[in-house]
Amino acid sequence: MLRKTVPRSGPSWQAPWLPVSSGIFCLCLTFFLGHMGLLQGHPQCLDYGPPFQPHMHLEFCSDYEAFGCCDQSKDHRIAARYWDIMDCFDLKGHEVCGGYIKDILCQECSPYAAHLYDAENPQTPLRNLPGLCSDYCSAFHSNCHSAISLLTNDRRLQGSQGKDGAHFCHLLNLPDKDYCFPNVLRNDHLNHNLGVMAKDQQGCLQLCLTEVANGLRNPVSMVHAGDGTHRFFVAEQVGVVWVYLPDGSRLEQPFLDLKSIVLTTPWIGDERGFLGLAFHPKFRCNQKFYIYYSCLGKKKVEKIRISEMKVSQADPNKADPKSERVILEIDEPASNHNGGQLLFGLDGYMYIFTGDGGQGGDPFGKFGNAQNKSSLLGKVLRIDVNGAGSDSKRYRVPQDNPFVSEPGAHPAVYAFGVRNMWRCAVDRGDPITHQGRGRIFCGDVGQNKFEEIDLIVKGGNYGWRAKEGFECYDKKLCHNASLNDILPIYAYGHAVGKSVTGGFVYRGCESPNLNGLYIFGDFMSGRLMALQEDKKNKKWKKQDICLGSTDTCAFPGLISTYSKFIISFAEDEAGELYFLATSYPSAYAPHGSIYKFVDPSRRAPPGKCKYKPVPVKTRSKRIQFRPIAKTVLNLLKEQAEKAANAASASSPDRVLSQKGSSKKPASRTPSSRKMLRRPGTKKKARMWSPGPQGKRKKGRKTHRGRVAASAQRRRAGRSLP
Ligand SMILES: [Ca+2]
Ligand SMILES: [Ca+2]
Repeated sequence: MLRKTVPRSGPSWQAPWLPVSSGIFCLCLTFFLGHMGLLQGHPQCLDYGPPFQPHMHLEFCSDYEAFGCCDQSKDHRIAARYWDIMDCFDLKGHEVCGGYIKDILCQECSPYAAHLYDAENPQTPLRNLPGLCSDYCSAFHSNCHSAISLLTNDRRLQGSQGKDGAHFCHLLNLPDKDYCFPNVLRNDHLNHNLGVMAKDQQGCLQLCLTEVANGLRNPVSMVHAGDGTHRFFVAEQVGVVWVYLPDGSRLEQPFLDLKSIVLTTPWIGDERGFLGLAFHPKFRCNQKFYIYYSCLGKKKVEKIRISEMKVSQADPNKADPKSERVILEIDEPASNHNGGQLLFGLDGYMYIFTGDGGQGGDPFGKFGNAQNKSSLLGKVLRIDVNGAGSDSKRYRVPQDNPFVSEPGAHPAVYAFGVRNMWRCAVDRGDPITHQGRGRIFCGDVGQNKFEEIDLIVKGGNYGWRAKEGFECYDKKLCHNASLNDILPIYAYGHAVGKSVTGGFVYRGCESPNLNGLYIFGDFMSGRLMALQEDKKNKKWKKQDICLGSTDTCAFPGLISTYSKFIISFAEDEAGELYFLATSYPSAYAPHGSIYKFVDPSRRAPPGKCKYKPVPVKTRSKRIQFRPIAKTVLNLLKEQAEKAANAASASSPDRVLSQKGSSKKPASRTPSSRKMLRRPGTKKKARMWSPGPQGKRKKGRKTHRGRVAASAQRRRAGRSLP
């Protein structure tokens, strides 16, 4: 009849948040956090993940159906346990004690479950009953003390069964009265905004990150192949593309290495290099992908080249180096503003985002390149890569391109008036309503004053160089009645940032609060921002995104710091959102990392976001991921250890007890490797990998001379892109 009460362990509780089933692990975390007094104000489940909205109706613990820590199967288990216990009661017992027993058992479903079962003091046994407020506890004890031995196998609690309630209730007391049951339900502060994204006092959205990759040289793009393998392909500006597997490891051999053709330099802010990568929408069938890079043509003319390539028949994780088919080349009149985005729209056509050519103020020709529809610079181009044109072109122009019949206009132009769109993305649409599906969002980098986010429409004139953001840049062109331009959905001034990096609309599964938020950033200031559409007036409202609260991000594997220079955003095959950043933005510097966004306020219900990657044969060695960023929990642990050491140093009397309390859990903490697993990882840990540095050594050597020389030549960094 007596069952083991296991509120904090057991494989059935195994959430992705805690890949290792470990009561000790929990104990240690609780100790460190409890020690720091940081557990408060932080909804958290017993598996240390954020609470969630159950996928299905909870029949038993229905108080926690809207938001909490139980899914339907957990609810069923609790109900079964309840009925087992109630078997021991007669009718009157049912009447008097049924409610108490249900309440107590259901606390595992509370969004504050981690606090209710708190084990702050490692000297005492783990709580296996929730913290009860004294009035409630006394009432329970006086009416139903015979139930105690049925609810717990804790000897001390069982021992207090027959005694007066004071001892029992003392054992179940929580230091913070707001958090005991049932006060925790009544506290407005704890219950309003439950499950809603946390904000700081300035209204800044509180998100956290996991580190996914590091050691990359200016990672400019991360894309997936849409083939069900859930691999992601990360391109470095120098021209090397790496394959990452769903277990977090990286293949030692690159997917593609075009270092010898790609034109770039180590100058900070050099905008030339390997800039874009996109897989064919039918990649699964045709193995084709597309690349966008800077190179030198005849007579050393700088140009951008867009090519098609195929994957090697011998190895699905390698490009066939002989397969390159050049689709388009455009001469670049200056080294900056080279665009670089490639993507496929829902229409199956390839969209190419070029820059205005460079220098400042779009000086080329009568009125610049961007407003000149005969030039391919400063444009969004749309082409059909699935056929050759009639005029020896390596692509076909879709018949419904907007300017096909306009004399003098290049037929590939889809939209114009673009300065240097840096990162564009297609919205997958709301997972249920599909609202927003197919929209293309871009960040267009500004000249002197404004950075903007645009929604790309067919035939649209995005204003440059007549306008920068909402304001006139070239007054004469700006006041031309035929300008008919499309304004940005959002623009910000240079006090906020000086080079926008376009992002993605979040449509993933793991962080449901983020659905519909367009998340982007600024390369120069390192700011992360989000836009949300007001569906009534179609206006976009900006919210800042903040990281860095150790309180909010105190979950296993989460970090709250990142490298400042935000180069690009990315979406994995499942729709989760990432960004690519570096601490030193030189194309040769191996200081780039990839981070994944995590909402600490609410996760998806367990089991909802599972997917099974299509297995892919690998020939190359797998290099395990080794994180370099410190997790929030590790930082807290260090602080706690410091505080404990300081305390033992200052108080000789306490040395013994401190030793007992601080060292014991520390020595029992699982290796930091285990702790550092990111929440999204289903099974295998992401472990140490030298990152691409290992391969890089050789390349760096050969480049060293060039690097030093060019660095000297051009110390002055330019603001990029
Ligand atoms: Ca250029
Ligand atoms: Ca514009």
